[in-house]
Amino acid sequence: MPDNASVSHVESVRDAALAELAAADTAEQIEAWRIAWLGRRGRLTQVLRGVGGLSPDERRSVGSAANRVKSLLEQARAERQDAVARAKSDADDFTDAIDVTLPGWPTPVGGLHPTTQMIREICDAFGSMGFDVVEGPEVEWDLYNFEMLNIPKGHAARDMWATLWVDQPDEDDDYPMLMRTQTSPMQIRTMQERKPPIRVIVPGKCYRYEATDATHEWHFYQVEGLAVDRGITFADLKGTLYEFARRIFGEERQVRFRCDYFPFVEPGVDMSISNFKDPQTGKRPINRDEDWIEILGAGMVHPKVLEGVGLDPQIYTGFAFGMGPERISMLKYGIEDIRLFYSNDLRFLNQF
Ligand code: FA5
Repeated sequence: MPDNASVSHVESVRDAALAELAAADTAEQIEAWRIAWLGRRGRLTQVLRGVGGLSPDERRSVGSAANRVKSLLEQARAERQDAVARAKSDADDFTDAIDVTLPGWPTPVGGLHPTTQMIREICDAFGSMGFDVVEGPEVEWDLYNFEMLNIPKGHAARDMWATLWVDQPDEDDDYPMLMRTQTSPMQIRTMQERKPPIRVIVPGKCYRYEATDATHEWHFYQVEGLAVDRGITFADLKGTLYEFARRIFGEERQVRFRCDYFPFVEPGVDMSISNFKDPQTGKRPINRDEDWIEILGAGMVHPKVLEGVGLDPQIYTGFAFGMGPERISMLKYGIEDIRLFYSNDLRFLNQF
């Protein structure tokens, strides 16, 4: 029996063919492999052709072995073809996805909101005058927002702050919850937690149940200030606020104090910044027919408020103020409508 007509020869043909197929990496190489092993003059085809000349026993064993190897090689070829095609398509996707000749996409870089920038500027100004920054809750108890600020239930001054209630206030509910209408409740929380000398500022969000207009939002920020110690006078309040206005607006802008009423201070004032027409251009910083724009309320902490937190008003005095950072930005940058701040219009926001 010629050697190439044995079962072991068929097996060695199979092993050699499979090894060569594994090394074929392209469709062309696989086709060349098919011709070399399974084509008309292919090596396995030669073996199958030789089967006819064998003895009946050998024909059966070698013939069936060669046919098994033929179907095995055909299946192996199909699988290899699939694998090579898949690898090529993945590689094509990858090269299609990355066109290295295109310019890159600019990564959009966010910026700080104008209110955040102003709050930071205000905090820096007071920080350099020795004030600490503290923060408190936006959902507040009536106790802190009104009661301990000398505004008991039924007090007419409650109408100064149109309130968004979280709980419906009723007879049995001693201290209902609300969205704080001002940052002043933090005066109480701070005096309960710290002992004089106290010097803090409190930036934070406030809410009011109000119709909006060019200078009023229903949600806005305030920065509260509180200083309590022995011997603090109204002159300290004025000096601190003048210095603050000078740092934010520069020397040339004028500041006006007027008497005002807030139940938790005595005396109380409000402070406005000049909005005069420029004699040369005829323009105002904010295009409103007003010479002064109010930015804050302030005053000397009321003795009743000090007593409420256990401080003796014969020993300690203090001043407090609450300002609107949006109004300050409006005056500084000539923004005419406060509603621009929270309408999320990038044409406005990108200018800061
Ligand atoms: C108060 O809220 C007092 N808590 C301020 C205060 C603190 C007085 C400490 C005395 C001592 P008023 O409601 O005036 O006061 O608000 C203070 C500032 O917040 C205003 O001057 C204004 O700058 C800003 N503000 C008030 N209401 C609005 C509003 N609806 N939209 C935008 N800013 C506002």
